[in-house]
Amino acid sequence: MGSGLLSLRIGQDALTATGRLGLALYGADVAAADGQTAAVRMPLLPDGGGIATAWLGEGPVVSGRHGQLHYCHNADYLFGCVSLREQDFTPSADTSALQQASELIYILLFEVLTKTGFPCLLRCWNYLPSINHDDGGLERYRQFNIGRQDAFIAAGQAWLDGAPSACALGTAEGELLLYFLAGHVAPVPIENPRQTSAYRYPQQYGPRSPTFSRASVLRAPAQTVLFISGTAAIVGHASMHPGDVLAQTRETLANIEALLESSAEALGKRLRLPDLCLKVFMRHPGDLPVVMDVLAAHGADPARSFYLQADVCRAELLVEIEAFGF
Ligand code: 3EB
Repeated sequence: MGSGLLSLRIGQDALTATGRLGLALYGADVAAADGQTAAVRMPLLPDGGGIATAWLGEGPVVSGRHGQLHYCHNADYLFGCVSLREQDFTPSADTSALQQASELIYILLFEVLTKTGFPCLLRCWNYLPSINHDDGGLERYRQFNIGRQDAFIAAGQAWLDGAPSACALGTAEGELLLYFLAGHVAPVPIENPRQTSAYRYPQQYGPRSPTFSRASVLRAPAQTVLFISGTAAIVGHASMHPGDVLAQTRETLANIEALLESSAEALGKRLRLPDLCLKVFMRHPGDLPVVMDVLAAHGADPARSFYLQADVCRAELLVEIEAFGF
């Protein structure tokens, strides 16, 4: 165990590549042909359409289902995907439908990790509609954080040091969606010296902290993989440069540079921005030229990057970037 290669394929051949563990489609109108495909409904910039990303492994795969969660694994890695309709939950005096759905989605995830014997969560991708909307006195991202943290605690999972790398982005509409990767080898969690760890954010950002690490390094015998979580213009725990997308993009890249530095030891090499696959989210599509200019100036590889319109989890943040390095 732990010897198969994990890789990411972006673009048309993601749809036909062999050894596929899971597929995520991004675009305003994408639809999932089966339960094992995550359809993330966010406009692709600049021209619309959609883009496919596939996580690939080696060797025979086994797929299965646990309630609404679909999964597929080879000997080394498991990909899981689940979406839930908030309308199927009944809010109570102290829990919103979204909080309940968020808790259940992570309960299902941890049950699958136990059932399949892949105990180590590597990376989580969270998508929720209207993430900044305040319904019933608490912003929806903060409701999500309560449900997610409750599920981590109930499962006896680390939600401080050792929490997985993650992102959480807002879609215009649709279901609560989670897809994730798990394995047999615990990744090395990486924090950013420029930022307060998200699991130690003070209460002003919500009653419960988010449960993610700034990055994580997977050290398998055959390869190392760097997962950089969704990264924004946060320094300490404060959002920087409100209203200034240029400065926010530069600050975000400074945070990514800091993560490349702090991950170098675990990774055994110092990756640079041009080495990374980037997924870039911006709140306003009109900011695309500015964001692309900053990325080009820093040497980001356009062949391995794509841009989406999405809401970022604090209303004042205009841009967020996540990355993978191999
Ligand atoms: C931040 O740094 C920006 O809730 O899983 C980034 C990555 C963010 C992951 C999550 C949120 C999450 O706080 C937001």
